[in-house]
Amino acid sequence: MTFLLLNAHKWHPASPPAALDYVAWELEKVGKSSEIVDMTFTDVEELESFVEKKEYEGICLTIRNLEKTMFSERLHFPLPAIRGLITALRNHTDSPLILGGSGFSIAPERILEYLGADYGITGGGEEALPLLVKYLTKKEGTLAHIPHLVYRYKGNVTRNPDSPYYRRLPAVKRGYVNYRLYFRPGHENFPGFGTIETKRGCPHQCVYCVEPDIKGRRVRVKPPEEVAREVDYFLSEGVTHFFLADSEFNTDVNAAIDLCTFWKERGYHRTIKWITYATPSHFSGELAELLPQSGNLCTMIDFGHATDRMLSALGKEFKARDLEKVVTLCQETEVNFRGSLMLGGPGEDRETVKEAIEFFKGLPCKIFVVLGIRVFPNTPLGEKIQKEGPLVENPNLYGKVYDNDDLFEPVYYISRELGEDIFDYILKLTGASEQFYMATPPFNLTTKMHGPFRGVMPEYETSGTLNPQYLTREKRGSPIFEEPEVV
Ligand code: B12
Repeated sequence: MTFLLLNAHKWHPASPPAALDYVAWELEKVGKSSEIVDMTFTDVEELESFVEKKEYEGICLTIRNLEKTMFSERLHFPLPAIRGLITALRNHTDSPLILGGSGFSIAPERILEYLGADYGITGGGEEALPLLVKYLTKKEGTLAHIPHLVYRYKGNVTRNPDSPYYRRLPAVKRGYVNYRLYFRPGHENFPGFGTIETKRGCPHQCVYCVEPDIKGRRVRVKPPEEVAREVDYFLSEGVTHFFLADSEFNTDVNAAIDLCTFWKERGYHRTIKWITYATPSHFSGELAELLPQSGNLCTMIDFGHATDRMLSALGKEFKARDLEKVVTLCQETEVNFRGSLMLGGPGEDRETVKEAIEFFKGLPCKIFVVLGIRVFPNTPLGEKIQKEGPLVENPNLYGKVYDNDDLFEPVYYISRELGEDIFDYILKLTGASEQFYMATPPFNLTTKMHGPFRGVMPEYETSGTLNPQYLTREKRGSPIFEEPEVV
Protein backbone atom coordinates (compact mmCIF):
# COMPACT_ATOMS: atom_id res chain seq x y z
CA MET A 1 0.00 0.00 0.00
CA THR A 2 1.22 3.39 -1.03
CA PHE A 3 0.40 7.07 -0.55
CA LEU A 4 -0.47 9.33 -3.45
CA LEU A 5 1.21 12.74 -3.33
CA LEU A 6 -0.51 15.43 -5.34
CA ASN A 7 0.60 18.87 -6.49
CA ALA A 8 -2.61 20.61 -7.48
CA HIS A 9 -1.17 23.74 -9.11
CA LYS A 10 -0.62 24.40 -12.79
CA TRP A 11 1.44 27.56 -12.75
CA HIS A 12 3.36 29.11 -15.58
CA PRO A 13 6.31 29.37 -15.31
CA ALA A 14 6.21 26.30 -13.10
CA SER A 15 8.17 25.81 -9.89
CA PRO A 16 8.95 22.27 -8.73
CA PRO A 17 6.75 21.05 -5.83
CA ALA A 18 9.73 20.71 -3.49
CA ALA A 19 7.33 20.10 -0.59
CA LEU A 20 6.58 16.64 -1.96
CA ASP A 21 10.21 15.59 -1.37
CA TYR A 22 9.63 16.36 2.32
CA VAL A 23 6.32 14.51 2.42
CA ALA A 24 7.73 11.46 0.59
CA TRP A 25 10.75 11.37 2.92
CA GLU A 26 8.60 11.51 6.07
CA LEU A 27 6.50 8.65 4.68
CA GLU A 28 9.56 6.60 3.82
CA LYS A 29 10.86 7.03 7.37
CA VAL A 30 7.72 5.32 8.67
CA GLY A 31 7.98 2.57 6.05
CA LYS A 32 5.52 3.94 3.48
CA SER A 33 6.12 4.30 -0.22
CA SER A 34 4.59 7.05 -2.32
CA GLU A 35 3.80 8.06 -5.89
CA ILE A 36 3.69 11.64 -7.11
CA VAL A 37 1.09 13.10 -9.43
CA ASP A 38 1.95 16.61 -10.50
CA MET A 39 -0.92 18.50 -12.13
CA THR A 40 1.64 20.65 -13.95
CA PHE A 41 2.01 17.71 -16.32
CA THR A 42 -1.24 15.79 -15.76
CA ASP A 43 -4.91 16.35 -16.52
CA VAL A 44 -7.87 15.45 -14.31
CA GLU A 45 -8.82 12.38 -16.39
CA GLU A 46 -5.34 10.96 -15.94
CA LEU A 47 -5.48 11.64 -12.20
CA GLU A 48 -8.82 9.86 -12.00
CA SER A 49 -7.40 6.87 -13.81
CA PHE A 50 -4.62 6.55 -11.18
CA VAL A 51 -7.05 6.36 -8.27
CA GLU A 52 -9.39 4.08 -10.22
CA LYS A 53 -6.64 1.57 -10.90
CA LYS A 54 -5.05 1.53 -7.47
CA GLU A 55 -6.08 1.88 -3.88
CA TYR A 56 -3.94 4.31 -1.88
CA GLU A 57 -3.58 4.36 1.89
CA GLY A 58 -3.88 8.11 1.84
CA ILE A 59 -3.64 11.13 -0.44
CA CYS A 60 -1.35 14.03 0.53
CA LEU A 61 -2.18 17.22 -1.31
CA THR A 62 0.08 20.25 -1.26
CA ILE A 63 -1.49 23.70 -1.57
CA ARG A 64 1.40 26.03 -2.25
CA ASN A 65 -0.33 29.23 -3.32
CA LEU A 66 -3.54 30.58 -1.95
CA GLU A 67 -3.06 33.65 -4.02
CA LYS A 68 -1.14 35.38 -6.70
CA THR A 69 -0.44 38.17 -4.18
CA MET A 70 -0.35 40.59 -7.10
CA PHE A 71 -3.25 42.88 -7.73
CA SER A 72 -4.57 42.64 -11.25
CA GLU A 73 -7.78 43.08 -13.19
CA ARG A 74 -8.43 39.35 -12.83
CA LEU A 75 -8.06 38.00 -9.32
CA HIS A 76 -6.51 34.58 -8.93
CA PHE A 77 -7.83 32.10 -6.36
CA PRO A 78 -7.12 28.39 -6.82
CA LEU A 79 -9.36 26.81 -4.18
CA PRO A 80 -12.60 26.35 -6.15
CA ALA A 81 -10.66 24.49 -8.84
CA ILE A 82 -8.84 22.42 -6.21
CA ARG A 83 -12.25 21.59 -4.74
CA GLY A 84 -13.27 20.37 -8.20
CA LEU A 85 -10.19 18.16 -8.28
CA ILE A 86 -11.07 16.74 -4.87
CA THR A 87 -14.63 15.99 -5.98
CA ALA A 88 -13.18 14.09 -8.94
CA LEU A 89 -10.94 12.12 -6.56
CA ARG A 90 -13.77 11.39 -4.13
CA ASN A 91 -15.79 9.83 -6.95
CA HIS A 92 -13.15 7.11 -7.20
CA THR A 93 -11.59 6.69 -3.77
CA ASP A 94 -12.31 6.80 -0.04
CA SER A 95 -8.64 7.16 0.89
CA PRO A 96 -8.14 9.78 3.61
CA LEU A 97 -7.19 13.15 2.17
CA ILE A 98 -4.46 15.10 3.99
CA LEU A 99 -3.78 18.75 3.17
CA GLY A 100 -0.63 20.79 3.77
CA GLY A 101 1.49 23.57 2.30
CA SER A 102 2.13 27.29 2.60
CA GLY A 103 -1.21 28.25 1.07
CA PHE A 104 -3.06 25.80 3.31
CA SER A 105 -1.30 27.12 6.43
CA ILE A 106 -2.64 30.65 5.83
CA ALA A 107 -6.20 29.68 6.76
CA PRO A 108 -6.09 25.97 7.66
CA GLU A 109 -9.40 25.38 9.40
CA ARG A 110 -11.29 27.35 6.77
CA ILE A 111 -9.58 25.55 3.87
CA LEU A 112 -10.10 22.10 5.36
CA GLU A 113 -13.79 22.82 5.70
CA TYR A 114 -14.08 24.46 2.27
CA LEU A 115 -12.36 21.57 0.50
CA GLY A 116 -14.04 18.85 2.54
CA ALA A 117 -10.70 17.18 3.30
CA ASP A 118 -10.21 14.79 6.22
CA TYR A 119 -7.00 16.11 7.78
CA GLY A 120 -4.63 19.00 7.43
CA ILE A 121 -1.17 19.71 8.77
CA THR A 122 -0.01 23.28 9.24
CA GLY A 123 3.59 24.44 8.92
CA GLY A 124 6.48 22.09 8.21
CA GLY A 125 4.76 18.76 8.69
CA GLU A 126 7.87 16.87 9.81
CA GLU A 127 6.64 16.13 13.33
CA ALA A 128 2.99 15.62 12.51
CA LEU A 129 2.84 13.53 9.35
CA PRO A 130 4.55 10.39 10.73
CA LEU A 131 2.23 10.46 13.77
CA LEU A 132 -0.85 10.87 11.60
CA VAL A 133 0.23 8.01 9.33
CA LYS A 134 0.74 5.73 12.32
CA TYR A 135 -2.68 6.70 13.61
CA LEU A 136 -4.34 6.05 10.23
CA THR A 137 -2.58 2.83 9.35
CA LYS A 138 -1.88 1.19 12.72
CA LYS A 139 -4.39 2.93 14.98
CA GLU A 140 -1.47 4.07 17.13
CA GLY A 141 -1.77 7.24 19.26
CA THR A 142 -4.59 9.77 19.30
CA LEU A 143 -5.42 12.67 17.04
CA ALA A 144 -5.47 15.07 19.99
CA HIS A 145 -1.73 14.48 20.53
CA ILE A 146 -0.58 15.24 17.00
CA PRO A 147 0.89 18.76 16.84
CA HIS A 148 -0.14 21.05 13.95
CA LEU A 149 -3.06 18.77 13.10
CA VAL A 150 -6.36 20.15 11.77
CA TYR A 151 -9.26 17.69 11.87
CA ARG A 152 -12.93 17.25 12.63
CA TYR A 153 -13.91 16.63 16.20
CA LYS A 154 -17.52 16.38 17.38
CA GLY A 155 -18.74 18.05 14.21
CA ASN A 156 -16.32 21.01 14.33
CA VAL A 157 -12.98 21.60 12.66
CA THR A 158 -10.32 21.86 15.33
CA ARG A 159 -6.59 22.62 15.33
CA ASN A 160 -3.97 21.27 17.72
CA PRO A 161 -1.14 23.41 19.12
CA ASP A 162 2.20 23.61 17.32
CA SER A 163 5.18 21.47 18.33
CA PRO A 164 7.98 23.04 20.41
CA TYR A 165 10.67 25.09 18.66
CA TYR A 166 13.94 23.43 17.67
CA ARG A 167 16.65 25.56 16.13
CA ARG A 168 18.04 22.79 13.94
CA LEU A 169 16.09 22.27 10.74
CA PRO A 170 15.98 18.54 10.00
CA ALA A 171 17.76 17.03 7.02
CA VAL A 172 15.64 16.02 4.07
CA LYS A 173 16.31 13.38 1.45
CA ARG A 174 15.78 14.70 -2.07
CA GLY A 175 15.02 12.97 -5.34
CA TYR A 176 11.36 11.96 -5.15
CA VAL A 177 10.34 14.95 -7.27
CA ASN A 178 11.76 14.95 -10.78
CA TYR A 179 13.44 18.37 -10.92
CA ARG A 180 14.72 17.76 -14.42
CA LEU A 181 11.16 18.22 -15.69
CA TYR A 182 11.37 21.84 -14.51
CA PHE A 183 15.00 22.73 -14.91
CA ARG A 184 16.40 24.16 -18.09
CA PRO A 185 19.81 25.70 -17.59
CA GLY A 186 19.50 29.39 -18.27
CA HIS A 187 18.33 32.30 -16.34
CA GLU A 188 14.83 33.03 -17.49
CA ASN A 189 13.89 29.70 -16.04
CA PHE A 190 14.64 30.68 -12.45
CA PRO A 191 11.24 29.49 -11.19
CA GLY A 192 12.42 26.02 -12.28
CA PHE A 193 15.71 26.09 -10.40
CA GLY A 194 16.38 23.38 -7.83
CA THR A 195 14.83 24.44 -4.52
CA ILE A 196 16.77 24.18 -1.27
CA GLU A 197 15.68 25.46 2.10
CA THR A 198 18.71 26.44 4.21
CA LYS A 199 16.70 28.03 7.00
CA ARG A 200 13.04 28.53 7.82
CA GLY A 201 11.01 31.16 9.66
CA CYS A 202 10.83 34.91 9.92
CA PRO A 203 10.84 37.09 13.05
CA HIS A 204 9.94 40.33 11.24
CA GLN A 205 6.68 42.22 11.70
CA CYS A 206 5.70 43.30 8.16
CA VAL A 207 2.01 44.14 8.47
CA TYR A 208 0.87 42.26 5.36
CA CYS A 209 2.98 39.11 5.47
CA VAL A 210 1.89 35.55 6.27
CA GLU A 211 5.44 34.20 6.50
CA PRO A 212 5.88 34.32 10.33
CA ASP A 213 2.53 32.62 10.74
CA ILE A 214 3.13 29.84 8.22
CA LYS A 215 6.86 29.23 8.67
CA GLY A 216 7.34 30.20 12.32
CA ARG A 217 8.48 33.38 14.04
CA ARG A 218 11.78 31.89 15.18
CA VAL A 219 14.38 31.01 12.60
CA ARG A 220 15.40 27.38 12.19
CA VAL A 221 18.70 26.60 10.51
CA LYS A 222 19.99 23.63 8.52
CA PRO A 223 23.71 22.94 9.06
CA PRO A 224 25.87 23.63 5.94
CA GLU A 225 26.84 19.94 5.69
CA GLU A 226 23.15 18.95 5.38
CA VAL A 227 22.55 21.68 2.79
CA ALA A 228 25.57 20.37 0.89
CA ARG A 229 24.11 16.87 0.81
CA GLU A 230 21.06 18.28 -0.99
CA VAL A 231 23.25 20.30 -3.34
CA ASP A 232 25.24 17.15 -4.13
CA TYR A 233 22.05 15.31 -5.03
CA PHE A 234 21.03 18.06 -7.45
CA LEU A 235 24.50 18.24 -8.98
CA SER A 236 24.42 14.49 -9.58
CA GLU A 237 21.22 15.11 -11.58
CA GLY A 238 22.79 17.94 -13.59
CA VAL A 239 20.84 20.67 -11.76
CA THR A 240 23.35 23.44 -11.09
CA HIS A 241 21.13 26.48 -10.43
CA PHE A 242 19.28 26.89 -7.13
CA PHE A 243 16.60 29.00 -5.55
CA LEU A 244 17.31 29.07 -1.82
CA ALA A 245 13.81 28.79 -0.43
CA ASP A 246 14.38 30.62 2.87
CA SER A 247 11.88 33.18 4.06
CA GLU A 248 14.83 35.59 3.82
CA PHE A 249 18.39 34.29 3.41
CA ASN A 250 19.80 36.70 6.02
CA THR A 251 17.13 36.44 8.75
CA ASP A 252 19.96 34.76 10.63
CA VAL A 253 22.94 36.58 9.19
CA ASN A 254 25.52 34.41 10.96
CA ALA A 255 24.01 31.23 9.54
CA ALA A 256 24.02 32.86 6.08
CA ILE A 257 27.70 33.77 6.50
CA ASP A 258 28.56 30.25 7.67
CA LEU A 259 26.90 28.70 4.63
CA CYS A 260 28.55 31.06 2.13
CA THR A 261 31.93 30.46 3.81
CA PHE A 262 31.39 26.69 3.66
CA TRP A 263 30.54 26.86 -0.05
CA LYS A 264 33.55 29.05 -0.76
CA GLU A 265 35.96 26.84 1.21
CA ARG A 266 34.67 23.61 -0.32
CA GLY A 267 34.71 24.97 -3.89
CA TYR A 268 30.93 24.82 -4.41
CA HIS A 269 31.04 28.40 -5.71
CA ARG A 270 32.74 27.11 -8.84
CA THR A 271 29.85 24.75 -9.69
CA ILE A 272 26.64 26.24 -8.32
CA LYS A 273 24.68 29.41 -9.07
CA TRP A 274 22.00 30.50 -6.68
CA ILE A 275 19.46 33.22 -6.04
CA THR A 276 17.57 34.08 -2.91
CA TYR A 277 15.47 36.66 -1.07
CA ALA A 278 17.08 38.95 1.50
CA THR A 279 16.01 41.68 3.88
CA PRO A 280 17.78 45.02 4.24
CA SER A 281 17.86 44.31 8.01
CA HIS A 282 20.99 42.36 9.01
CA PHE A 283 22.67 42.97 5.65
CA SER A 284 26.24 42.96 6.95
CA GLY A 285 29.43 43.89 5.10
CA GLU A 286 30.79 40.39 5.68
CA LEU A 287 27.75 38.82 4.02
CA ALA A 288 27.87 41.27 1.11
CA GLU A 289 31.51 40.36 0.46
CA LEU A 290 30.79 36.66 0.58
CA LEU A 291 27.77 36.65 -1.74
CA PRO A 292 29.64 37.10 -5.06
CA GLN A 293 32.37 34.72 -3.80
CA SER A 294 29.98 31.85 -3.09
CA GLY A 295 28.13 31.46 -6.38
CA ASN A 296 25.33 33.99 -5.81
CA LEU A 297 23.75 34.91 -9.13
CA CYS A 298 21.37 37.49 -7.75
CA THR A 299 19.98 38.57 -4.38
CA MET A 300 16.41 39.85 -4.37
CA ILE A 301 16.23 42.46 -1.61
CA ASP A 302 12.79 43.19 -0.24
CA PHE A 303 13.10 46.97 0.25
CA GLY A 304 9.33 47.44 0.48
CA HIS A 305 9.54 51.21 0.13
CA ALA A 306 11.99 54.06 0.40
CA THR A 307 10.27 56.64 2.59
CA ASP A 308 10.39 56.41 6.37
CA ARG A 309 6.66 57.01 6.65
CA MET A 310 5.70 54.12 4.38
CA LEU A 311 8.42 51.79 5.68
CA SER A 312 6.96 52.27 9.13
CA ALA A 313 3.37 51.79 7.82
CA LEU A 314 4.45 48.48 6.26
CA GLY A 315 5.93 47.38 9.59
CA LYS A 316 9.54 47.45 8.40
CA GLU A 317 12.11 47.95 11.12
CA PHE A 318 14.58 49.77 8.87
CA LYS A 319 14.60 53.31 7.57
CA ALA A 320 15.42 54.92 4.24
CA ARG A 321 18.98 55.70 5.37
CA ASP A 322 19.52 51.97 6.09
CA LEU A 323 18.51 51.22 2.49
CA GLU A 324 21.10 53.68 1.24
CA LYS A 325 23.75 51.81 3.24
CA VAL A 326 22.67 48.43 1.82
CA VAL A 327 22.67 49.75 -1.74
CA THR A 328 26.16 51.25 -1.27
CA LEU A 329 27.41 48.00 0.28
CA CYS A 330 26.10 45.96 -2.65
CA GLN A 331 27.68 48.33 -5.14
CA GLU A 332 31.04 48.29 -3.36
CA THR A 333 31.14 44.50 -3.06
CA GLU A 334 29.66 43.91 -6.54
CA VAL A 335 26.65 41.98 -5.29
CA ASN A 336 24.25 41.50 -8.18
CA PHE A 337 20.98 42.55 -6.61
CA ARG A 338 17.39 43.34 -7.44
CA GLY A 339 14.87 45.06 -5.26
CA SER A 340 11.15 45.10 -4.73
CA LEU A 341 8.72 47.86 -3.85
CA MET A 342 5.28 47.39 -2.41
CA LEU A 343 3.16 50.41 -3.20
CA GLY A 344 -0.39 51.32 -2.17
CA GLY A 345 -0.24 50.56 1.56
CA PRO A 346 -1.99 52.49 4.33
CA GLY A 347 -1.07 56.17 4.08
CA GLU A 348 0.46 55.96 0.60
CA ASP A 349 -0.05 59.00 -1.62
CA ARG A 350 1.37 60.12 -4.94
CA GLU A 351 4.21 61.95 -3.26
CA THR A 352 5.47 58.84 -1.41
CA VAL A 353 5.16 56.79 -4.64
CA LYS A 354 7.24 59.40 -6.43
CA GLU A 355 9.87 59.45 -3.67
CA ALA A 356 10.19 55.66 -3.77
CA ILE A 357 10.66 55.52 -7.56
CA GLU A 358 13.07 58.47 -7.51
CA PHE A 359 15.11 56.79 -4.76
CA PHE A 360 15.90 53.77 -6.93
CA LYS A 361 15.96 55.45 -10.33
CA GLY A 362 19.37 55.14 -11.95
CA LEU A 363 20.77 52.68 -9.40
CA PRO A 364 22.32 49.55 -10.94
CA CYS A 365 19.48 47.25 -9.88
CA LYS A 366 16.16 46.24 -11.36
CA ILE A 367 13.15 46.99 -9.21
CA PHE A 368 10.08 44.81 -9.10
CA VAL A 369 7.05 47.00 -8.42
CA VAL A 370 3.96 45.62 -6.71
CA LEU A 371 0.92 47.87 -6.46
CA GLY A 372 -1.78 46.72 -4.05
CA ILE A 373 -1.41 44.55 -0.97
CA ARG A 374 -3.36 41.31 -0.46
CA VAL A 375 -5.03 41.58 2.93
CA PHE A 376 -4.53 38.19 4.53
CA PRO A 377 -6.20 36.93 7.69
CA ASN A 378 -4.00 36.58 10.81
CA THR A 379 -1.73 39.46 9.78
CA PRO A 380 -1.58 42.89 11.49
CA LEU A 381 -3.08 44.51 8.37
CA GLY A 382 -5.84 41.92 8.16
CA GLU A 383 -6.74 42.34 11.81
CA LYS A 384 -6.80 46.14 11.47
CA ILE A 385 -9.09 45.96 8.43
CA GLN A 386 -11.41 43.51 10.18
CA LYS A 387 -11.70 45.85 13.20
CA GLU A 388 -12.51 48.82 10.97
CA GLY A 389 -15.87 47.36 9.96
CA PRO A 390 -17.46 45.84 6.84
CA LEU A 391 -15.08 45.47 3.90
CA VAL A 392 -17.55 47.06 1.52
CA GLU A 393 -17.46 50.30 3.49
CA ASN A 394 -13.68 50.57 3.31
CA PRO A 395 -12.79 52.71 0.25
CA ASN A 396 -9.23 51.37 0.19
CA LEU A 397 -10.29 47.84 -0.66
CA TYR A 398 -10.66 46.12 -4.04
CA GLY A 399 -11.67 42.55 -4.77
CA LYS A 400 -14.18 40.46 -2.83
CA VAL A 401 -15.68 43.07 -0.52
CA TYR A 402 -18.98 41.28 0.20
CA ASP A 403 -19.39 38.05 2.19
CA ASN A 404 -15.68 37.85 2.84
CA ASP A 405 -15.26 39.15 6.39
CA ASP A 406 -12.72 36.44 7.19
CA LEU A 407 -10.59 37.66 4.22
CA PHE A 408 -10.58 34.15 2.78
CA GLU A 409 -11.02 35.24 -0.83
CA PRO A 410 -8.80 37.83 -2.51
CA VAL A 411 -9.14 41.39 -1.31
CA TYR A 412 -6.48 44.04 -1.87
CA TYR A 413 -5.56 47.28 -0.13
CA ILE A 414 -4.77 50.27 -2.33
CA SER A 415 -4.70 53.60 -0.57
CA ARG A 416 -7.62 55.68 -1.86
CA GLU A 417 -5.28 58.68 -2.07
CA LEU A 418 -3.62 57.25 -5.18
CA GLY A 419 -6.45 57.84 -7.65
CA GLU A 420 -7.83 55.87 -10.57
CA ASP A 421 -4.91 56.49 -12.92
CA ILE A 422 -2.20 55.36 -10.51
CA PHE A 423 -0.73 52.85 -12.98
CA ASP A 424 -0.33 55.64 -15.57
CA TYR A 425 1.23 57.84 -12.94
CA ILE A 426 3.82 55.15 -12.10
CA LEU A 427 4.53 54.61 -15.80
CA LYS A 428 5.16 58.33 -16.21
CA LEU A 429 7.57 58.30 -13.26
CA THR A 430 9.55 55.33 -14.54
CA GLY A 431 9.59 56.66 -18.11
CA ALA A 432 11.08 54.37 -20.74
CA SER A 433 13.52 52.92 -18.21
CA GLU A 434 13.81 49.15 -18.20
CA GLN A 435 14.82 49.26 -14.57
CA PHE A 436 11.32 48.97 -13.14
CA TYR A 437 9.05 46.03 -13.89
CA MET A 438 5.70 44.63 -12.82
CA ALA A 439 4.22 41.18 -13.27
CA THR A 440 0.67 42.32 -14.02
CA PRO A 441 -0.63 44.58 -16.76
CA PRO A 442 -1.49 48.16 -15.77
CA PHE A 443 -5.17 49.18 -15.83
CA ASN A 444 -7.42 51.97 -14.69
CA LEU A 445 -8.72 51.47 -11.15
CA THR A 446 -12.47 51.67 -10.86
CA THR A 447 -14.94 51.15 -8.04
CA LYS A 448 -17.37 49.43 -10.39
CA MET A 449 -18.88 46.33 -8.81
CA HIS A 450 -18.87 42.94 -10.53
CA GLY A 451 -21.22 41.05 -8.26
CA PRO A 452 -19.46 41.00 -4.87
CA PHE A 453 -16.14 42.15 -6.39
CA ARG A 454 -15.07 45.79 -6.42
CA GLY A 455 -13.02 46.99 -9.37
CA VAL A 456 -11.91 43.55 -10.57
CA MET A 457 -13.25 40.20 -11.72
CA PRO A 458 -12.47 36.75 -10.34
CA GLU A 459 -10.31 34.23 -12.17
CA TYR A 460 -10.64 31.31 -9.84
CA GLU A 461 -8.35 28.70 -11.39
CA THR A 462 -5.56 26.43 -10.19
CA SER A 463 -3.51 27.70 -13.07
CA GLY A 464 -1.80 31.05 -13.03
CA THR A 465 0.62 32.88 -15.24
CA LEU A 466 3.15 35.56 -14.69
CA ASN A 467 4.19 37.98 -17.36
CA PRO A 468 6.95 40.19 -16.06
CA GLN A 469 7.21 42.25 -19.25
CA TYR A 470 5.06 45.13 -18.07
CA LEU A 471 6.74 48.41 -17.23
CA THR A 472 10.11 47.06 -18.35
CA ARG A 473 9.29 46.84 -22.04
CA GLU A 474 12.03 44.23 -21.94
CA LYS A 475 11.88 41.85 -24.84
CA ARG A 476 10.88 38.38 -23.78
CA GLY A 477 13.88 36.13 -23.79
CA SER A 478 16.41 38.73 -22.68
CA PRO A 479 18.47 37.34 -19.79
CA ILE A 480 17.17 38.18 -16.34
CA PHE A 481 20.57 38.05 -14.73
CA GLU A 482 23.75 39.55 -16.06
CA GLU A 483 25.50 36.35 -17.01
CA PRO A 484 26.00 34.65 -20.35
CA GLU A 485 23.40 32.01 -21.15
CA VAL A 486 24.43 28.47 -20.17
CA VAL A 487 23.99 25.99 -23.00
C1 B12 B 1 11.29 30.48 -3.50
C2 B12 B 1 9.86 30.94 -3.63
C3 B12 B 1 9.40 31.27 -4.90
C4 B12 B 1 10.23 31.08 -6.15
C5 B12 B 1 10.18 29.58 -6.51
C6 B12 B 1 11.45 29.11 -7.12
C7 B12 B 1 11.57 27.62 -7.12
N1 B12 B 1 12.43 27.13 -7.97
O1 B12 B 1 10.94 26.90 -6.37
C8 B12 B 1 9.48 31.99 -7.16
C9 B12 B 1 10.10 33.38 -7.14
C10 B12 B 1 9.47 31.51 -8.61
C11 B12 B 1 8.11 32.05 -6.52
C12 B12 B 1 6.97 32.34 -7.21
C13 B12 B 1 5.71 32.41 -6.63
N2 B12 B 1 5.43 32.41 -5.32
CO1 B12 B 1 6.72 31.97 -3.97
N3 B12 B 1 7.82 31.48 -2.54
C14 B12 B 1 9.03 31.05 -2.50
C15 B12 B 1 9.41 30.71 -1.05
C16 B12 B 1 10.37 31.77 -0.50
C17 B12 B 1 10.02 29.32 -0.91
C18 B12 B 1 9.15 28.21 -1.53
C19 B12 B 1 9.70 26.86 -1.20
O2 B12 B 1 10.13 26.13 -2.06
N4 B12 B 1 9.77 26.52 0.11
C20 B12 B 1 10.29 25.25 0.59
C21 B12 B 1 9.16 24.21 0.56
C22 B12 B 1 9.70 22.88 0.97
O3 B12 B 1 8.21 24.66 1.51
P1 B12 B 1 6.62 24.43 1.33
O4 B12 B 1 6.26 24.34 -0.08
O5 B12 B 1 5.92 25.41 2.19
O6 B12 B 1 6.44 22.98 2.00
C23 B12 B 1 6.67 22.75 3.37
C24 B12 B 1 5.40 22.81 4.22
O7 B12 B 1 4.46 23.74 3.73
C25 B12 B 1 4.91 21.39 4.25
N5 B12 B 1 3.99 20.93 3.22
C26 B12 B 1 3.79 21.38 1.98
N6 B12 B 1 2.86 20.65 1.36
C27 B12 B 1 2.45 19.70 2.21
C28 B12 B 1 1.50 18.68 2.07
C29 B12 B 1 1.26 17.85 3.16
C30 B12 B 1 0.22 16.77 3.04
C31 B12 B 1 1.98 18.00 4.37
C32 B12 B 1 1.73 17.11 5.51
C33 B12 B 1 2.93 19.02 4.49
C34 B12 B 1 3.16 19.86 3.42
O8 B12 B 1 6.06 20.61 4.09
C35 B12 B 1 7.15 21.31 3.50
C36 B12 B 1 8.35 21.14 4.42
O9 B12 B 1 8.19 21.84 5.59
C37 B12 B 1 8.01 30.72 -0.34
C38 B12 B 1 8.01 31.14 1.10
C39 B12 B 1 8.61 30.04 1.95
N7 B12 B 1 9.38 30.43 2.92
O10 B12 B 1 8.39 28.84 1.72
C40 B12 B 1 7.20 31.66 -1.25
C41 B12 B 1 5.71 31.40 -1.38
C42 B12 B 1 5.46 29.90 -1.46
N8 B12 B 1 5.37 32.00 -2.66
C43 B12 B 1 4.18 32.51 -2.69
C44 B12 B 1 3.57 33.05 -3.86
C45 B12 B 1 2.26 33.78 -3.66
C46 B12 B 1 4.17 32.90 -5.12
C47 B12 B 1 3.57 33.34 -6.46
C48 B12 B 1 2.11 33.04 -6.66
C49 B12 B 1 3.87 34.82 -6.59
C50 B12 B 1 3.64 35.34 -8.00
N9 B12 B 1 2.52 35.95 -8.22
O11 B12 B 1 4.50 35.17 -8.78
C51 B12 B 1 4.46 32.55 -7.45
C52 B12 B 1 3.89 31.17 -7.79
C53 B12 B 1 4.91 30.34 -8.53
C54 B12 B 1 4.52 28.89 -8.75
N10 B12 B 1 5.09 28.33 -9.75
O12 B12 B 1 3.73 28.29 -8.05
C55 B12 B 1 3.52 32.44 -1.33
C56 B12 B 1 2.39 31.37 -1.30
C57 B12 B 1 1.34 31.62 -0.27
C58 B12 B 1 0.37 32.69 -0.72
N11 B12 B 1 0.57 33.93 -0.30
O13 B12 B 1 -0.54 32.37 -1.46
C59 B12 B 1 4.74 32.13 -0.39
C60 B12 B 1 4.43 31.30 0.84
C61 B12 B 1 5.33 33.50 0.03
C62 B12 B 1 4.47 34.24 1.02
N12 B12 B 1 4.95 34.38 2.24
O14 B12 B 1 3.40 34.70 0.71
N13 B12 B 1 8.16 31.74 -5.20
